[in-house]
Amino acid sequence: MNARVYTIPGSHPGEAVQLMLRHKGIAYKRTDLFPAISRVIVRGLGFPGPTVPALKIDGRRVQGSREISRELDRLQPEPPLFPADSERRVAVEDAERFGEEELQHPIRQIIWWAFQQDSSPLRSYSEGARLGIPIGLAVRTAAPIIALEKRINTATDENVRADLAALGDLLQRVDDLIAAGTLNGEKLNAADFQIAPSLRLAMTLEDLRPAIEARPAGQLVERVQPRIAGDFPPILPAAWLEPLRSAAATT
Ligand SMILES: N[C@@H](CCC(=O)N[C@@H](CS)C(=O)NCC(=O)O)C(=O)O
Repeated sequence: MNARVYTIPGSHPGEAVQLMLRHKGIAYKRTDLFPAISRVIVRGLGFPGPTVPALKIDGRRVQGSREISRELDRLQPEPPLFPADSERRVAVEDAERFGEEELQHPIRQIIWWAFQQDSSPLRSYSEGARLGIPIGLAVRTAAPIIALEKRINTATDENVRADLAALGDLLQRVDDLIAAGTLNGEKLNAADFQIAPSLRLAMTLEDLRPAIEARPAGQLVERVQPRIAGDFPPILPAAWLEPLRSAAATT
């Protein structure tokens, strides 16, 4: 198969799609795009929407991590991304939807908010990226892109504070899905590959790592995606982290 993934360095759904391709044993090439500029390029490549991940596979264009998981199972059924049993399949589809619709975006908002405060950690997130220009130059010229991403993702103080207040519940939902056997079971599935990269990206923030690594959700990440590029030293206001820390203390 001839496969190419279009992504942005650090993109969690971009990582999800690459985990799925590796699970299937499908060799692929990767094109790293600049955030924001990616929107124009992806459309220019003939994809219907502006976001990554986008996949060209054997001449077909598929966009969106959930669309891609289904298309991969259609093109190459083994090993599957969704269980054959219909009840279990519905549970995995629901968990995958939760990962994409509820978990992805708050993490995106938190990280772009953090870059707005301090862009110097960008270099660590760009490790291994092939952007076509030296990483140092990309990092030095990132300010307008960060400002644009803050706008695109509405990564405002108010939203990020609310995201952090809600994060404890989202982590609990992941733990519950693990306890129910929907996630982190004997065979990994599309929902594992969807959810682990969001949590892994959150764990690149030193502020958030302790609240995740010690719980079942952290074990899922350790198994599915032991490492990604990026490290963000403490940046989030202590008052915003308080709900997460009190939730962790009571579990
Ligand atoms: N929910 C979509 C991801 C859509 C999305 O927001 N992708 C981001 C990267 S994580 C993007 O393309 N952003 C465009 C930009 O950063 O300008 C999926 O799972 O495929």
